[in-house]
Amino acid sequence: MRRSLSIALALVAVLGVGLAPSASAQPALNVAFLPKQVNNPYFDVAAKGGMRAAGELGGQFKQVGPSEATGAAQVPFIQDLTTQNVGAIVVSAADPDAIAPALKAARQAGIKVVGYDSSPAEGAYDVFVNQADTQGIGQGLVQMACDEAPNCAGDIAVLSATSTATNQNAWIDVMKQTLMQPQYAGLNLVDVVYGNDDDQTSQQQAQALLQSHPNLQVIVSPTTVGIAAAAKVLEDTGSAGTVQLTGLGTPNSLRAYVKDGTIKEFALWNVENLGYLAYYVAAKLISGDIKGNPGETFSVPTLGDYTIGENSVVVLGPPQVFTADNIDQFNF
Ligand code: RAM
Repeated sequence: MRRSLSIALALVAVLGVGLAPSASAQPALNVAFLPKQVNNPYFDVAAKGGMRAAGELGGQFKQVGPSEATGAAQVPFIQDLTTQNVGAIVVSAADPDAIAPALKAARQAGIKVVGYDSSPAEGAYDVFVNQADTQGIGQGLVQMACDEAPNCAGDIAVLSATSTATNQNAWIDVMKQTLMQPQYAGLNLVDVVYGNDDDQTSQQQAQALLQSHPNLQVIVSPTTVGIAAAAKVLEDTGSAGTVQLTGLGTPNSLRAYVKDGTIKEFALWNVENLGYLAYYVAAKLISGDIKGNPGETFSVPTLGDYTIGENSVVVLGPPQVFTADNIDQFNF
C-alpha cells in the first residue's frame, strides 16, 4: 500500500514536473491571415510582412482564404480557424456583415481578431489596422483625378473591387464628399462599377466604361487588381492618353504602364509593413500587452510608436504617390 502510494506520488511528481513549464508558459503564438482572396498579389505582399514579424517573434504564420473575394466564401475559413483554435485571425473583410457572426463566434472562443486592409464590422474585431487614413485616401484619389483630367474637368468613373468591401465603399464615400468641394466642381462622377478584384471582370467593366461614357476623361481604380486590368484595356483599345487612369496599385504591376505613359500617377502604402504591423498587433493582443482599447499605446520594431484610436483603429501611415520619377525606387 505504502509502496503503491509512493509510486503514485512519484508519478505525480514526474507528471507535475512535466506539466509545470508548459502550463505556465505563454501559449504558442499562432496567427492566421485571411485576406479577401488568396490569388491577389496585394495580399501576398502583406503576407510577407506577416511572415517577417512571425520570424522575429518566434511565432507561426499561415495564410488561408478563398479564391473569390466574397464574405460568404470567407466564412468557412473563419469557422475552420476557430475550430483549430488559432491565437488570432487577421482578416480583410470582403463583406463586413456577412462575416460578423463567424468572427464574433471566434472572439467568444477566445480568439483575437485583427482587421487589416478592409475593416470587419464593429464588435467583430479587437483592433483594425488601417493602411492609411480613410479620409486622406479618398481625398487623394480625387486630387489625382483632378491632376489627370485636363483643366480638372470632365467625366470621371470609378472601377472598384467588390460592392461589399468596407475599404472600397469608405473611400468612394469620401470621394463623393470631396467632389462637392468648389475646386472640384468641374469633375463629374458618372459611374461606379465593380470588377470584384477579378482580372477578367475588371477588364470587362473597364471596357464597358469606355463604351458607355464616350467623354470619359479619367478612370479612378482604388484596387490593385482593377487598376492593372484597366491599364491593359486602355492599351489594348488604344485609349491610353485619351482616357487617363489613376488609383491604387502596386509599383511592380504598374511599372510598365507608368514608363509608357498610360498611368502618370497612382498611390499605395507600404503593403508589407501593413502585414508586419497587423501580425505585431495580433501578438500583442494574444500576450495581453494590449486589449484593443482606444488610447492604448505600443511600439513595433522599425515602425515606431502607435496609439489605438477611436473604434480601436490603428493607422499604418500616409500613402505614397508613385510617378515615373520615383517608381524604380520601389520593388513590391
Ligand atoms: C485590392 C484590394 C484591397 C485594396 C487594394 C488597394 O488589392 O481591393 O482591399 O486595399 O486593392
